[in-house]
Amino acid sequence: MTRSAWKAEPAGPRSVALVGPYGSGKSTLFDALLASAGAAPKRQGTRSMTTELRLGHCTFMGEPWALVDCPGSVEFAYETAAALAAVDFAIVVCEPSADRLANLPVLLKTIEAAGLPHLIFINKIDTLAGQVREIVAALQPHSRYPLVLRQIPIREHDAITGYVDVVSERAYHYCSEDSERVALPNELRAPEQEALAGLTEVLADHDDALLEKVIEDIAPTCDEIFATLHKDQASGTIVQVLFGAAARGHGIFRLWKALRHDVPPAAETAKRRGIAPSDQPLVQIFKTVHAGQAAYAGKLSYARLWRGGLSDGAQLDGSRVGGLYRFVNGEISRIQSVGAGELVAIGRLENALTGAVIGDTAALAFPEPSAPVYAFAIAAKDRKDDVKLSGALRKLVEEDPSLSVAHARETGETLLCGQGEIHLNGALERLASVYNCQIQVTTPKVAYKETIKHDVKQHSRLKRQTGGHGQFADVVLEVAPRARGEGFSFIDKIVGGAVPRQYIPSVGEAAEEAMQKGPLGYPVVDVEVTLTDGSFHSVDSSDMAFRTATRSGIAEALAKADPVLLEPIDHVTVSVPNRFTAAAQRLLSGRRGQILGYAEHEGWPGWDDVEALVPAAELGDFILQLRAETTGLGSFARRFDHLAEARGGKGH
Ligand SMILES: Nc1nc2c(ncn2[C@@H]2O[C@H](COP(=O)(O)OP(=O)(O)OP(=O)(O)O)[C@@H](O)[C@H]2O)c(=O)[nH]1
Ligand SMILES: [Mg+2]
Repeated sequence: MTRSAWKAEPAGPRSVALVGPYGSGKSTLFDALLASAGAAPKRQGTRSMTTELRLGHCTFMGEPWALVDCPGSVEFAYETAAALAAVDFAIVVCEPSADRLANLPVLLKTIEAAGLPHLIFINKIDTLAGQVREIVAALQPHSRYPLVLRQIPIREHDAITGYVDVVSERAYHYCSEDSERVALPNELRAPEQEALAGLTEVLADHDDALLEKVIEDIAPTCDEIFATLHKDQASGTIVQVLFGAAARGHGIFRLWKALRHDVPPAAETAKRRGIAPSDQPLVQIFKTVHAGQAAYAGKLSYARLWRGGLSDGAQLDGSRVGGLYRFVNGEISRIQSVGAGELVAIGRLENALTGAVIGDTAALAFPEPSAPVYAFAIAAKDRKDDVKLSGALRKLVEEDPSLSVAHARETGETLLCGQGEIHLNGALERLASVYNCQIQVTTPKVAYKETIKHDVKQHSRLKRQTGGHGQFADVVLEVAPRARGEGFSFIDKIVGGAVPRQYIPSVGEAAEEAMQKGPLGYPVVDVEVTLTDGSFHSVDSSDMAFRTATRSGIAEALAKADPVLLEPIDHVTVSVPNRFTAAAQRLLSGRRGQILGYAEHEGWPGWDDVEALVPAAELGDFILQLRAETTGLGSFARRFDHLAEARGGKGH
């Protein structure tokens, strides 16, 4: 049987992102796909955890491709989300073990929400312990669309030595050149027929002509199945499952063929994203790199050219294109022009940020980085480097919007905020190696406050006689607690000019200033100060004298008024798959949290949101424990809720 020629013309440029749980072999597969297309990197580096997306260009069977290798760790999820917003298709790479799906369910939800066609590649098939269809069954509940297994394994002595392609009914043996065709083993005829019937049934759900044949028990032709499969896969209503072993180069050619057939043309993706056709170039930046490439210095913007063509030196909304680049054989290579649908790196677009759309006023959806869940307090080791550090931080955040820098007004600290320990350590490492900034890192301080429990009446008198002109002020102040959240207030109850009018505002200001640091060392809140009486001297009294008298009076009064520490309590929403809901509640309670309740996470069946009030002091490293206890899936959001009297716990 032969395939019909629905792709007679070579297709234009198409792009594919490799996504999936950490360590599932995406980078290995990326390299294997490029190698299979004759575009292997010239220099093979050692492979470690991927922390930012990588772009690779190649040609397979005369058609141009861009592949994007994405990080698997949730701490770098923004890179993955950005890549998914730029490509035509996704390969979801996973391991042949139901225990190692990690964030795969979340990824599938993201991909489905974006309407991005995708397939699943079960990698490391050489390590499969059970049955491939058991893996597919474990994956199915996480996919909105039916998963269809395209291949069944050939086993010899417990090892998988090849596969049968279910549609073409051809058998292949893995070999050093990927695979070679062999005769279909007799014992696999029955399982193959069963798999084909299953696949046909799924396809028939979307295709009336096929359904009719299934009902009438007529076997559809191979071409009919291919055509329906292609249509459903390209529209994303079914998800093919293939398998192989990237590290051994097994199943790579088969995967390439699936991509060649089933990845929609770039123009279709543009249409799906609502981009009006025109010759006017429309570019969207999906990654920004500063000085990142060994062979390139300066700013590089990775972009998808949604439509139109682009030449080096052209004007793009007032910015000049300062170089166009592809990544071939692992190296950056300059080109003169690119066509619609390509992924390309553009040099020197100084004003363009990640996510920016250039060439049209229409906004084009782009992922927002998740709110930070972890932070370091940072400072330049040498004060001289402060300016250098702030410039470097600006570039770092431009490169990675899931990183942010905040100035904590209350503690005076500069906070580097991000998605976890590895994420932030990576940023520090980059500050040191790329920007030559030596950083001192500390745990962020908690913004404690204090208040008082009792009223105190305080008489404060300043009387100095040094030579001629002296200083005199005399005030009677009442200091009293206010309800939580009411803040500071000053009341003037002077009658009969005991303190002259012109000095009273100064008394109020000085009282407020005195609240900046209380007897416990923290800002004082929710206190009322009343000026009830006083006296003055017609020559020696001054603004300054009244301020000084007030400040020392307040300091004394606060110390006597039973000061107490207040700690910030945050409102926390923890999101977890519901099998971890009880664990999340336990973790929160263990951190002095008061559980408010839980409910299903909106739009995410099987996930819960647990809400609680938790002291901020307990949240610094909460994400580390939450991820450890939820196989990396749990996340949380927090916002300040209120101040509460500290009763034991950390930090005091
Ligand atoms: N047995 C086996 N191991 C593989 C295969 N493919 C990759 N590996 C191994 O799996 C480990 C992780 O591979 P990577 O390619 O770095 O995985 P990744 O998905 O890119 O990892 P992150 O980028 O950190 O998410 C490495 O030790 C690889 O050698 C395979 O087909 N079979
Ligand atoms: Mg990787």
